[in-house]
Amino acid sequence: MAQEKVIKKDKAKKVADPQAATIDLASQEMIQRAQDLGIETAFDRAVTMKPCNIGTQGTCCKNCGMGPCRLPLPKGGIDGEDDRKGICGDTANTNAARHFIRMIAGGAAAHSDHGRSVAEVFLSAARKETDAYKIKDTRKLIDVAKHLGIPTEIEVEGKILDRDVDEIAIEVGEKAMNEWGKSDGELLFAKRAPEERYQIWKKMGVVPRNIDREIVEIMHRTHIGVDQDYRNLMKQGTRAAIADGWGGSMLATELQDILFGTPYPVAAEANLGVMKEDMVNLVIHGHEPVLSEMIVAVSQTKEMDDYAKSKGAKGIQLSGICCSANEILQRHGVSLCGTFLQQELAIITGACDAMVVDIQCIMQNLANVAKCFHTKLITTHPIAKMEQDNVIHIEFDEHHALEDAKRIVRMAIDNYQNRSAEVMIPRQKSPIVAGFGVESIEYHLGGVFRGSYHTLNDNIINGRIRGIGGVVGCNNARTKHNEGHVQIVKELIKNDVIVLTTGCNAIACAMEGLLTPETAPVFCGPGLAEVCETVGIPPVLHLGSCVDNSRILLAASEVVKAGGLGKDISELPAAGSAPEWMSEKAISIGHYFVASGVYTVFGVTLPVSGAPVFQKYLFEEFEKMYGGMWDLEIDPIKHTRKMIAHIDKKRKALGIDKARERIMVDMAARREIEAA
Ligand code: BF8
Repeated sequence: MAQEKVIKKDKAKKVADPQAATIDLASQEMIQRAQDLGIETAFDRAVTMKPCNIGTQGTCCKNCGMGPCRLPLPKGGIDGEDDRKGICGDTANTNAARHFIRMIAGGAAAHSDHGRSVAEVFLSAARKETDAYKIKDTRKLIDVAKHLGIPTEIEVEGKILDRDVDEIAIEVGEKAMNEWGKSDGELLFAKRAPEERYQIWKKMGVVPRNIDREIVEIMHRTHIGVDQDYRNLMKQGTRAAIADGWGGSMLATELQDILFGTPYPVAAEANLGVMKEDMVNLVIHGHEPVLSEMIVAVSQTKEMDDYAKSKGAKGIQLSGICCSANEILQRHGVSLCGTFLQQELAIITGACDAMVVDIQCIMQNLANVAKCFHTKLITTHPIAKMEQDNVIHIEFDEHHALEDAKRIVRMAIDNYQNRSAEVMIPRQKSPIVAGFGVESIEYHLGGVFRGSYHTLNDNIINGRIRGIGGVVGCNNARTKHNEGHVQIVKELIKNDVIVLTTGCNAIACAMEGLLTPETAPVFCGPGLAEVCETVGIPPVLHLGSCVDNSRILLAASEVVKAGGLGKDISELPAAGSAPEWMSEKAISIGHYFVASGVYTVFGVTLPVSGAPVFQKYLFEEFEKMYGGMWDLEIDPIKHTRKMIAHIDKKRKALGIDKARERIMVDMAARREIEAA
């Protein structure tokens, strides 16, 4: 009997050690709770499922029925000529490059299809086909119209008059839609990059033609027997990545801002502790703000509040997971429930009355976890359904947006009384300030009267701010949740590097309490602390969701424009990082950072190590062509040191590496900077 017990115990499934799985106490508590209840989470699956060693190296081609052709690096490395070949004869370089650019295609497609959906809703709002959405930011509309080559003024009887806003909006919608599939010309926003950058793209032949075409062409080139030169494959990967960053993602951000409002700093809270036991908890998860905007609007109505109270709750508590969270945070101050890896944990609290999801980063296991509780799991997008039978599909349609949102909110309220399991909401939550962007950085660092990037540039030049770090990206269950994110960001700000953050890195920083101005004197070096305290901003600026990485590109372009720091993004003392990436979107983002001239370091892993020549091409040769290049560093401290070393290299090249006397720059000096 005793022996039988021992055998059973031995056979028990391995589970994650909560303390080893995450640095976040709230998540540790929920992982433990899940294990106590016998519910499996991604943290446990990461312990039991070993990653494929060959796939990790990026050298497994399964693009045809003769494969998968697996080309792992020999144990002792390559000695002499690398004669590894697949059945068609593809080299390890071709094999890895095909895989890498298919990842770019996947990421660019996800961002850009999101952008397309927004453009469709935008056009329908501009044409007044729906009452639910209205143009909110006409200033930005005019600005974007100019970048799309749309006239914003009109001459009437010799007088220049402003053009009708509704007319401009329709044209912006139509022109934007055209960016996905036009038959000639080039991506219009490519010219928003500094002139030098645009000329590099021109010279390299990578200015995108239209967004869809670049993605489709990747699928064609990586088909059996087409492109067999890793350099030529990467040329197309570069074109598609630019089409994402400066196209699909940028259009998504800009149109969302016009439609839903350009974000300005807002206060909120972050982590699972934002859920409330005595309120209806509706968790919004996914990426497109088209639906979540409506849910926010509906749940704030008196009608819904009264309805919630009629069911015994004190009201409705909205919170968000992943980038939908970032979208509704930056525009409405809705609190963050958690990162990608906390989605299952939100349900495990037993207090999640409904989780509504749209697209991207939604784990299918949510349905299995929801089954163990009363939680209604609602899918809403025609392209993202789940096979499990407890999932409810309410297809969202912008023409019935308010009714759909009402149905979802009511469903959450009705479910409040069905809570069965004991509710256990972790206490942890942190105050945050989010909602920064190109405009608000200008305003906060430039002041009310001379809103500009000059002050930021001055502070970079005088060394108070050593440089800029763009730290972004996912969580990855293969590495300790949030550890890399937090360590890298803390190390950067300690060294006076201001951090621009998006996506799940932003949520991780939020949970750690790094998104408040009060952080500055505690964690920053003296220079950055002084700047943050003077202007009242956090040292880590939350710029939004992953499509909002386009804000980082535009902010970098504004810094170049403001003068004194070179003529191109590649000259800036700046570096990019994705400490815990996992999605194809992150690869596309990483590559458009690189193609825009940014040194970009990824953590965890990069699927190129099986093809050393191809890896060298990305890590070294790219710098010669584009000024930006890839790198991989798993150790967070070494990762940060590499970023800072690059920043210092750029400071030296600009001649601003010597400590300068800290003087306020007067107008004459400013003119000099501008002329430089
Ligand atoms: O688009 S950071 S885990 S949520 S992919 Fe997903 Fe990665 Fe989070 Fe935002 Ni971006």
